[in-house]
Amino acid sequence: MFVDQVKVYIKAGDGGDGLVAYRREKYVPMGGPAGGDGGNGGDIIFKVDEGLNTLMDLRYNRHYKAKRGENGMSKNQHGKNSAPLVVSVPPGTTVTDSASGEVLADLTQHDQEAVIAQGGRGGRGNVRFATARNPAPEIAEKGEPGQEREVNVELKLIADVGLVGFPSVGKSTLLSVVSAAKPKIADYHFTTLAPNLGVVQTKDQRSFVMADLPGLIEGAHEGVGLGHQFLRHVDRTRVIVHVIDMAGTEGRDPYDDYVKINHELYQYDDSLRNRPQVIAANKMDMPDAEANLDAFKSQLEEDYPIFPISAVTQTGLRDLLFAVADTLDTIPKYTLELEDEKTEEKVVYKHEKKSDAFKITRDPDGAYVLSGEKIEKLFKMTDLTREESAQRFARQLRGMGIDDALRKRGAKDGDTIRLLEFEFEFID
Ligand SMILES: Nc1nc2c(ncn2[C@@H]2O[C@H](COP(=O)(O)OP(=O)(O)OP(=O)(O)O)[C@@H](O)[C@H]2O)c(=O)[nH]1
Ligand SMILES: [Mg+2]
Repeated sequence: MFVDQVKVYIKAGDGGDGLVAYRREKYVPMGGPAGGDGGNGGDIIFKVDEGLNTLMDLRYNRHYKAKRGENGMSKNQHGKNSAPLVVSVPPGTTVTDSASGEVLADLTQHDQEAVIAQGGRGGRGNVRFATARNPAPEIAEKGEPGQEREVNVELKLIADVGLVGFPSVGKSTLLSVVSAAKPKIADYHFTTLAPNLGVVQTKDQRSFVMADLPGLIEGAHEGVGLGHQFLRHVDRTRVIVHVIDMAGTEGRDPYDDYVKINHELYQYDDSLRNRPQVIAANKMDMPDAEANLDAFKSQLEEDYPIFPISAVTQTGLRDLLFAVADTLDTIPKYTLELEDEKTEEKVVYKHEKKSDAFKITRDPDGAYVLSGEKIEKLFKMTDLTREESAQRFARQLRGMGIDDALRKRGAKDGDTIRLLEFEFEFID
């Protein structure tokens, strides 16, 4: 089965905790601070492996967690950073944050990589908090939590050539006779439910990847039929091979078919007008095909090359494939559509928008509730069991303007303040 869309949960490693420790030396009863920093947690990296062509591996493993950093150690030794967790994906993979819809990466070339979730920074050990006034502080940070998110991983086929046409015109049959692919073939509509890929080799040893796409019908661009979700694959093919049932075996007019399919393509994406097209006039082994082809040629306005073929009797294929390979030789490897996308490099990785540092709400019992990414992170990195750490945390809250904001909201001495699972009293 061809897999092209998977949702996975990823969690980068948390940073290791910083340590509170002191030097112990002969004749020095209480030495200076010696607690090292925690190591950084592992990132989660998506990396292109051009040997892959499906997202099958991700389907079987929906959870990815990178290791946390090592805790800081005594004698001011840093904990080890954790290695990133590398997830291999095929070229043509895009990664989107499920919650925000933001595109995190668009990976197209071999070995290209992008950090999809950032590991947490290691917490600082007490060495780093020493000052002239406080030479032996009892403060260490806990590790920063690693980023976690759910992402949509989507594979757009990077096929050089896409076979496009009405159902049952012989797209799968054609792919099956020009490549080693074994798509299902039958005389009912929508036999092909997912794209099939095949590597085609021409008689003069050129090769390209051909995709057999599900049949399109009128209204496909608005979601009618099955073709719609695969129209986007057409977007990334460099050449369109438009397959037409020239025998009109189902009673439709071949030229009419041609016009309707192109209309669907251009409604979906107008720039497809500029995509090179080669017409494969199929089923030429049938009685009326010759006459229909003459009529078709006289109506055709565009100067796309036409190749009369029969997929079933395997005639005319050599010239068709030569023409496709010749056309491919004239266009760069990655599609035009890709080139005029926003970036020169194909990786997009934006850091999240800065959210508000904190928010104050009220619980039904009257307590003030603090929330927000920054304040919660600060909280998680604070070891509240240590008096000095707790005092530092209180100073940080003040520095962020939280005390003032609480006062403005009406908080009085002794009121309850809640932050995640923690409660404390407001002291004015
Ligand atoms: N006579 C004749 N029949 C053909 C030819 N090519 C395909 N067919 C027949 O047409 C029918 C449909 O072929 P498929 O290859 O499954 O068509 P498709 O375009 O992939 O159809 P969907 O996957 O449903 O969109 C089958 O019964 C084929 O045997 C041909 O060149 N000549
Ligand atoms: Mg098919």
